[in-house]
Amino acid sequence: MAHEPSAPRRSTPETIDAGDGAATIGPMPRKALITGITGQDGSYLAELLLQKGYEVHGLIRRSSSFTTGRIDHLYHDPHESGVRLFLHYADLTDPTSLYSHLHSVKPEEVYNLGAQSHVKVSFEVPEFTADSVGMGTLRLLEAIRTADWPIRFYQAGSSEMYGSAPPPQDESTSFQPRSPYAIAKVFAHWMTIQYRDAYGLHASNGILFNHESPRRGGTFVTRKVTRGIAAILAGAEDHLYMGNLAARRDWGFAPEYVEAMWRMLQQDAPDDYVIATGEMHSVQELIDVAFGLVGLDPAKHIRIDERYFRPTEVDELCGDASKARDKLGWQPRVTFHDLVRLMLEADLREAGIDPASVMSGGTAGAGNSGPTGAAEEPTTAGA
Ligand code: NAP
Ligand code: F7E
Repeated sequence: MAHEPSAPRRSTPETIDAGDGAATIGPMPRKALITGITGQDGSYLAELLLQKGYEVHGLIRRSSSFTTGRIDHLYHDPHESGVRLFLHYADLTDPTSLYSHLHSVKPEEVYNLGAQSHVKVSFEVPEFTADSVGMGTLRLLEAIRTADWPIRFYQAGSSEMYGSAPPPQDESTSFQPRSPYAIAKVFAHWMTIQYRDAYGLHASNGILFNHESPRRGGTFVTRKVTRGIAAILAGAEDHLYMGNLAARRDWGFAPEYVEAMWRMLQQDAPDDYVIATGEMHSVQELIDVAFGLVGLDPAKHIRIDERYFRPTEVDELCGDASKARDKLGWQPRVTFHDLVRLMLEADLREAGIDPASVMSGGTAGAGNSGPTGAAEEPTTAGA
């Protein structure tokens, strides 16, 4: 396919799909297929797998505007040698697209990260959420079942599945989901186990607690707060409209969590793992820490808006990741305070503010935060 000279930084199928460099130089690289590659986790996972020498194939949805901002930095002109990132149009609601790309790519590892992943939005689009999250996983598993080569499968499960089950939650805690999103994830979780047990697939569930980064979507609470502060300091906003500040979550750093996904698929036997920090903080604490870092008084800027409350809330999530530590050798390193600081720094920079000029206690050095891809205005987005 032809390269698009007018959009050289955009990694669309037209601009990437032509190369096969790495497959022709030296030993064949391992191939991975990722659904949801344009999302927060998909972008970090693609980065990790490329660093490890994989050939990475991502499935992306057709959209009227570009959605590849988080992976543009991984883009290489297909006319260069050694291209190892390929994108293909597909959709988890379209079984034929999943089947045909699986069979043409023939990956050794499949990571199912694609989802309508916003809990509040799932109350507004329950059927699409169930279709993409629940049925989408089943469609992918069915496609994998027809493959005549070995495939290892990762399912992006969620702590939301625990719902109202009290913390700490681990692999033996029973699911009590509280949203269409969580119920669809429970379906996908059990379907993954079903295909493992019934057909011997190497299929693993990660049960990941909230994980964030400068690439987090702008309507999730951490990013909404850090972007909101940057907007206030830039003079673009005065107030940030929030929902339930009492909810408590276990927040970790996304790049560390995609490493855990990869480790699960390197195990001889498939299994299910909780990935979490084991620390829980309220949304109010998140706000206090973030505003405190720039010396702002949250009481002057935070407003409560009922529209950000969910019809049913998950009050407390805190994971026990002992099994992942013991079997995968996985442990989180970035603390809650580091996470808030590095996200805030990235959003300040994006707003054209030097973090050192407004933050107390030095900067964390957000490192390779990459593009963020967030679009919504924190004060106006309906989530
Ligand atoms: P995200 O940023 O919302 O990304 C979701 C990805 O799924 C995007 O690439 C999106 O494509 C794609 N997608 C949405 N609907 C699709 C469909 N019908 N067909 C194909 N692709 C579709 O989510 P994330 O934070 O990276 O999370 C990755 C996965 O982990 C998700 O399954 C999420 O539910 C799960 N999870 C996340 C967390 C967390 O804290 N981040 C915790 C537990 C589990 P577009 O770019 O085109 O929208
Ligand atoms: O909300 C409360 C809100 O939208 C966290 C997804 O990645 O993690 C994520 O789901 C908490 C909730 O994430 C606002 O009510 C208060 O209690 O950032 P969130 P989430 O719902 O926990 C799980 C593990 C996933 O699997 C999901 O895919 O914060 N909250 N005020 C607010 N939340 C939002 N979004 N906006 C507010 O104004």
